[in-house]
Formats: sequence, structure tokens, C-alpha cells
Amino acid sequence: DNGDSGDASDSGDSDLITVGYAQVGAESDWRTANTESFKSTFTKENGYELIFDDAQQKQENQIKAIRSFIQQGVDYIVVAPVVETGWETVLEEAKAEGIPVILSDRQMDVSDESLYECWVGGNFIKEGEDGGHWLEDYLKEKGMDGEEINMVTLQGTIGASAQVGRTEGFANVLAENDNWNMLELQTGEFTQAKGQEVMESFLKKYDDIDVVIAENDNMAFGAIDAIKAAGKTCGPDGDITIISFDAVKAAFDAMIAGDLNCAVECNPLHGPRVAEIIQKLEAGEEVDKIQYVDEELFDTSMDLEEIVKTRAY
Ligand code: GYE
Repeated sequence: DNGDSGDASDSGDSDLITVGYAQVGAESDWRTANTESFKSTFTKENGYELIFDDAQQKQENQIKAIRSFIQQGVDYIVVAPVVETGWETVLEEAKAEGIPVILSDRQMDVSDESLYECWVGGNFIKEGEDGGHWLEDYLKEKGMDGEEINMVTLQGTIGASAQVGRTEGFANVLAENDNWNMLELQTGEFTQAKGQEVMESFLKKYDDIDVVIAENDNMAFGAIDAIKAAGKTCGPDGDITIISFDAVKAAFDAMIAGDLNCAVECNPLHGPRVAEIIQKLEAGEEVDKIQYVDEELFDTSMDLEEIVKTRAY
């Protein structure tokens, strides 16, 4: 059962559904939009009591948060797992208390899939492949297909499914292009500051970088700063082509400014999606185990100034 004892609610609104959200952190614009989506969806007016926890990108903090949700007797636990592995024990604890766990954003790699109800998020492997295919087309258009192309990757948090999937998806396309040379991959932890730091070290090490793959927009912003500081240029008219993931508003600004070439969309607005899942579970309905969100790709050949007006994050 869903334990509708309402223990977690101090307010006495025992008819509210209590939801504990174990959030990754506040590392990126994407994450901020995701947090906002949950906070604006899981309100009292909508019938929820939200207990929000920011794990500061640390799995141990998330495990603590989940244990505290269990102790408080929440009705549902939602997790955006920092990394894929190492969740069995705490999920078994939730199961023992009969609290359903819903995964959102990043995936978990657990041997027993009955430990969670379902997952909703972006298709990270597809995103990586989309970025790779965009580069194939772009190089063809520039008449550079067949040329030796040197690239580096700023990876996300190692072991996060967003990192694992984007790296794998791009590698699938890389394997089909013998002239693409991946010089090095290193993590920038999905933050602008670390992205800049790693890009600075890449630029010192290699003087012939043609392409940067940034596994999120914020690391791309850091890379742009590092490239400019090194006296180089980037974007469609620059020395270095940059591809990033998320497509937050600031990425549109960077493309419009001519610094960023392409942003593969990853939609962070999972609050309403998770609410819909909870409503189905409340009604005793079946939910799909794996739910991918539709996503697009944006580049500087598009009318970005018009498109950005329609964007919610
Ligand atoms: O791309 C990045 C954030 O898990 C999809 O996490 C998410 C990623 C997103 O830090 O900006």
C-alpha cells in the first residue's frame, strides 16, 4: 500500500499526498529548471506536500535523504539518481515499508527492476548519437568530411546515466568516422567552473582541437570562456566547433552570439510527468516502466531568436 498515514505532514492536511524528491544538486541551468518544475507542480493547491532534498551531487547524501523520507513515512519517493549503481540496499528499505519509488531524469542500474515503479527522462544514448550525426552533416556541408578532425569531450559526472549515455551515443557515431580523432575525454562534473578548468588544460595540451563535445550546456559555457581566454574563437565562424546538450535558454543566447554551434535538447520539466505517474498509481492504473521524453536539436542555421521565445527553460 502507499502508506496514506500522512505522517510526514505537520500541517495536518492528511489528504495531501506526500512526496519526497531526492534531487541531484544545483549544478546546472537544467537542474534549476528541473527543481522549479517539481516545486511548482507539487504544491498544496495541487494536493501535494513536497519534501525536497538537494544532495549536492553526492550519492551518499541522496541515500540519507531517501532514508529520511522513509522514516517520515512519505507516500512516494522520487529520485533523480546522481549515478547509476549502488542503490539496491536503500531501495529494498523503501520496498519493505511499502513506499513506491519513481525515478526521474537519470536512470538506475539495479538487478531487480521491481525495486522501482518506473522511470521518466531523456534518451541519453540517442542524444549522443544525434550530436554525432549533426557533426557528420555539418562537416559535410563545410566540405570537411574526410579531413582529420581532432576532438575532446567534457564529460558529465562519471557514472551518471546522462554521462554514460551521451558518451556512448557519440562514440557510436565516432566509430563510423575513421577521420575523427578523440584526443581525450575528461569530466567537468556538469558545472561551468569545472568545464572551464578542464578546457583550459585541454588547450594547453593540444594546439589543434577542432571540436568540443560538452555533455551539458554549462560546461560548454565554461569551455567558451577558456577558448576566448586562450585567444581562440569558437562557434560557426570560429576555430573550434562546440556541441552541447540540454538546450537551456542561455545556450540559445550562446548560439545567437555565435559562440556555440549546436545544442541537443534534454527536457527538464519532469514535475508534471511524475505527477501524472503518481495520479495513475493512486488510481491503481498501470504505468509504463520506461518513459522517454521527445527531444529535438537546435543549431545556428535555425531562427533561434524566434524559437527561444517559445522555450520554457
Ligand atoms: O544534462 C545536466 C545536469 O541528468 C540530464 O544533469 C541531466 C543532466 C543535465 O547537470 O545539465
